[in-house]
Amino acid sequence: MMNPTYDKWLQYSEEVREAKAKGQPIVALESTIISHGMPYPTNVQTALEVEEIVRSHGAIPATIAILNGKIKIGLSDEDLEFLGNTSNQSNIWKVSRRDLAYVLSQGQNGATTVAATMICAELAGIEVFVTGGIGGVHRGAEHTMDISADLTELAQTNVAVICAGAKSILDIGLTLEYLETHGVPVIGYQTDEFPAFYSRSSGFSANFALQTPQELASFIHNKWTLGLDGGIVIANPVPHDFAMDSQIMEKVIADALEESVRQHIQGKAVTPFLLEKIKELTGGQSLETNVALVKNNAHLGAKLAVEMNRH
Ligand code: PSU
Ligand code: MN
Repeated sequence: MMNPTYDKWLQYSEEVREAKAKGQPIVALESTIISHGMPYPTNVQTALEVEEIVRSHGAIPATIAILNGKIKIGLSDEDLEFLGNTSNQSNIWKVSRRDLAYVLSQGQNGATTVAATMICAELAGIEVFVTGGIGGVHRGAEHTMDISADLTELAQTNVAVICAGAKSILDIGLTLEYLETHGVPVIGYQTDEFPAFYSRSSGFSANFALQTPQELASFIHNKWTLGLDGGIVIANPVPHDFAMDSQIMEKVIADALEESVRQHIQGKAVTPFLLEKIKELTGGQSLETNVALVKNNAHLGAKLAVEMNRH
């Protein structure tokens, strides 16, 4: 059953509506990565391929965005093109928890971050969400207070988030401390280490290592049936063939950060700026890695959604 309370805002695609009616596994996907995280046309191409990967495992993809003041759960190919095409970018808000009510009440368009996608997924009754990387505590946060709303969302919203860890544009140690304070479990999928997005190692441990989608589903089921509300971070390292050298990335990231300070980049512009800068500095290699890790996460997310359906 769809929750009638939210019908005013939620608009399901035909595919997702049917999947809900039949009780099929569904995987939520975010849209900030499309509008503000990757360049056109790689962004749209990747979004389409990720949806296909989810389908190939017997789950249904629900890419989430705000279009004309409605929360769309499941997007058409035209919607994806609209969100990805750079000529529309000035019309597309980057929507986190803070921005959601504004963009809805103004009838505008928005790409949802991890935080906002979690909110919308929970409203739509979707438990599994695949992304690339989560936001976190930025380096220098002791001065800037730049801490992503993704973290406070993970503290309260019941959605499992599959990512490739956190980029070292963030302070990974502080990000993990913040998650610990808020009781958010950080699972390493088939690894003891918390991965650093572009590379498989960060020098920090995950809280727990789990080996199979079955183990993940059982963990999540236990957490939520115990009444332990909040999200779960499932950190799935980038495939070996696409992993970048962490030493080289350290230098690239330091340069990108320096540039962001020089240009006084602030607030929600910080993450998109750094992603673009890193792409430039790596001659596009970071983008290739970004695409590969998102697809890798889609495989795992679909398998997890199928497994969650058995509980
Ligand atoms: N990391 C990426 N690509 C992205 C993002 C993070 O590698 O596109 C996006 C996600 O949508 C994430 C958001 O939720 O950036 C975090 O933004 P902020 O740091 O402003 O909270
Ligand atoms: Mn921020």
